[in-house]
Amino acid sequence: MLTIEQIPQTVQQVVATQRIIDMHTHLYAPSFGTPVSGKNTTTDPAGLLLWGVDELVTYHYLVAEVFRVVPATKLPYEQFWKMTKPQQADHIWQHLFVENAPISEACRGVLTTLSRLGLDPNEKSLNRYRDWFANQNASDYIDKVMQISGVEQITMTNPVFDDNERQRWLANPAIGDDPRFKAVLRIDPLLRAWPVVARKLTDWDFPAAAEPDAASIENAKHFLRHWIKLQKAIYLAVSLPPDFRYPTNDAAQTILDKVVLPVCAEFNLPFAMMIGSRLQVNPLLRDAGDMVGKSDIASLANILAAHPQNRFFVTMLARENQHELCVAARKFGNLMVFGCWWFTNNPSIIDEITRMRFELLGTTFIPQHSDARVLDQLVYKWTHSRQIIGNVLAEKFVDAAEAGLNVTRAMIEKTIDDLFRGNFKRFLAG
Ligand code: RAT
Ligand code: ZN
Repeated sequence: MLTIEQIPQTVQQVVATQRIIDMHTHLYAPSFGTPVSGKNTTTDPAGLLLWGVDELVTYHYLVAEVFRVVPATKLPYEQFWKMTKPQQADHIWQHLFVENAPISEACRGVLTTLSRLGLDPNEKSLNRYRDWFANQNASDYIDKVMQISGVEQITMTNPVFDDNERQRWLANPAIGDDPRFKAVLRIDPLLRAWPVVARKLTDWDFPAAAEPDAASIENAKHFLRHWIKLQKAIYLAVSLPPDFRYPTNDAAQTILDKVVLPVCAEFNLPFAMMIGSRLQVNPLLRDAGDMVGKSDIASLANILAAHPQNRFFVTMLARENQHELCVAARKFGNLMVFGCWWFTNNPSIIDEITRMRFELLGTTFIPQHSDARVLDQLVYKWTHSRQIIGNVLAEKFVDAAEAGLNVTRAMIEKTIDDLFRGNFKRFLAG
């Protein structure tokens, strides 16, 4: 049994070395290719595994931030997008890191990453870092980043309607075989743009009509089965807008009820819903142009109640939805709440959400995923999240000890393993 004084240090020690399954990233195995500068991406689509300092510094979270310092009235969006990636990175470094204090969470992330890789993050130019990264080999570097961040398994996001990625799977299904990476079949257009998808499915020999009739439903199910097998997907996923409602009696509901959820049940796979992203409120910012909005949890509850045979991973983007989401998880055992997504992946909000989840759900949730788009980001996303989750958990163990609980190291170890790995593995297994 630990004394109250020993608890915080024990929790921090265990959290610091805990192995992690990262359940949602946008990272890829090296078999998906890496971008090569100077190549014509119209004729030769860019590789998908992003890593290195130029990618780190041009992360879309930082693109949004640099346009606050150098607004589009001074540097038009088109001009920024015409620059090469290293030129964009130099521009961002100069304005966000050299001329201003880099204290936003996305800026701090770059500092933490460089420091933990053994580099001094105070350079005035990016050239030293570029030299260092040029000496790394992609596959060995993945091992190194996984080792530093303590991540033992990376979950990819594999959008089946993205032509670049789709072609790679079709050309060589073995690209999914790297044991460090697992695939997730991402299907947004299926629920967000059915008529367009129906035309694509028809082109790909799964005939479907603009109004989903019985034949379209069967063919769409075949399409999903085909891709689940090809990718060896471990779950299916979608991101939905704040105004998503259920029931609605539209094509999206038909596809959800009659295609997606039955196929998930057939393969015993959970369905992940990430709700609250209002896409492209400023399309000139490209990937950085999406916004958050409040979503409707009554609709989520309707889905959970209507489909007790399915399991759902759910995360929401609006801070205002977090409490209601926790309460929904108390009502429905087929809901696993996960992660502090995107605009909620900031220390103050992670702290608040994690505290709320422990208080309402005990240890039955998945506190975080990285959402890393650039391999190196695993280092900072997990360094920062481990710290906050560890602090909150230490407080909760101290509170329980003060209420009379005999807290042991084994109890702390089991709890932390559940949070960072076990809850995910068990929910996947069903
Ligand atoms: O966090 C992000 O990078 C977002 O742009 C999205 O990719 C989001 O995480 C998603 O998966 O839709
Ligand atoms: Zn994501």
